[in-house]
Amino acid sequence: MTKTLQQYLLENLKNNPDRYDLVMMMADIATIGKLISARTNRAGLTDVRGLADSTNVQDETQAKLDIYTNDLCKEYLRNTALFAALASEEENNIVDLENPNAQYIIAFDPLDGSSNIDVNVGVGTIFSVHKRLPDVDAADIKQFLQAGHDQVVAGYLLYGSSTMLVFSWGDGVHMFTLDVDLGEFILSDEHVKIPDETPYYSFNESYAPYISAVDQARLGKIRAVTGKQRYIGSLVADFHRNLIKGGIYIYPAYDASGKGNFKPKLRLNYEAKPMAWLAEQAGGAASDGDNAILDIVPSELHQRVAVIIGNKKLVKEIL
Ligand code: FDP
Repeated sequence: MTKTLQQYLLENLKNNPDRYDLVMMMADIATIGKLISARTNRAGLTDVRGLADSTNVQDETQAKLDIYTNDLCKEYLRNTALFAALASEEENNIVDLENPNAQYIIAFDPLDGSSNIDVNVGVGTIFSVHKRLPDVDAADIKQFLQAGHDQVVAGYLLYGSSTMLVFSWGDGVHMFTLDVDLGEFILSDEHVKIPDETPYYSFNESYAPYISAVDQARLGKIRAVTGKQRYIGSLVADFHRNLIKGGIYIYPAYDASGKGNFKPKLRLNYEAKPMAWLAEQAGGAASDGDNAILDIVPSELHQRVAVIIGNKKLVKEIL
């Protein structure tokens, strides 16, 4: 029988009264998803495609929709009063939301894969929620230097052929699909597990010559075990595909200059940590090549990290 997100959350609340804040926050995140989905679906009709005249803290050119979605998330999350502070891939610094009684902090990537917007390929919003550390200022960087294991909720919204909300609050991974006619997210799947079979790998093959010898060896093994490459170039879409179809995603450190100064691209707080949480909750694994992603204690807000994520057996095997 059809179950809406609202029914799912209220049912959950009945069985876990201590989840009140988390239930409210999931309802708010779902609303953010509906707002962004409405805008991305109309990207070709409104003047929101293309690049803005700005760069973010990582020196990456921002798309107009990066700015729109970041502002929307910021204002909406401020108004929910559930979050003391936020960190965003598109913000230089932590934003104090001036909610002194709030118990949580949130890190997010408002529009992951935004370079794909102009060509109508799936993009996403990724979020990671931690408990606010007591006795530390809301906007103190320590709030955002917590290891992934300490997340209380993490997930993503995928704006693809349909809009999906995928999240975990520590009891498995649950998926909801937006019914645009009803304006409601409907439960599609509970306790999703990454398949045992791994037919696919996701890697930007154009970087193959520029990764370390160790990663070349890992890649060779991945290619041999999986066989088929599928790379969308949008982390949320690639991860989601592997979660459903079975596979592994790898984004190693690389150096296109050939000088061996290998650097990773994906962000620990906004991308790797939440995806690693989902992977583990779905029976998978995530590593930076040396450590489980969830064990890494960030040392910087916008820290980047190499990522190997997906089927647990294969991740273990190639390490
Ligand atoms: P984007 O730059 O379009 O925002 O980390 C961001 C990300 O996209 C991921 O979503 C995507 O998987 C990756 O970068 C793609 O990077 P490459 O183009 O280097 O493969």
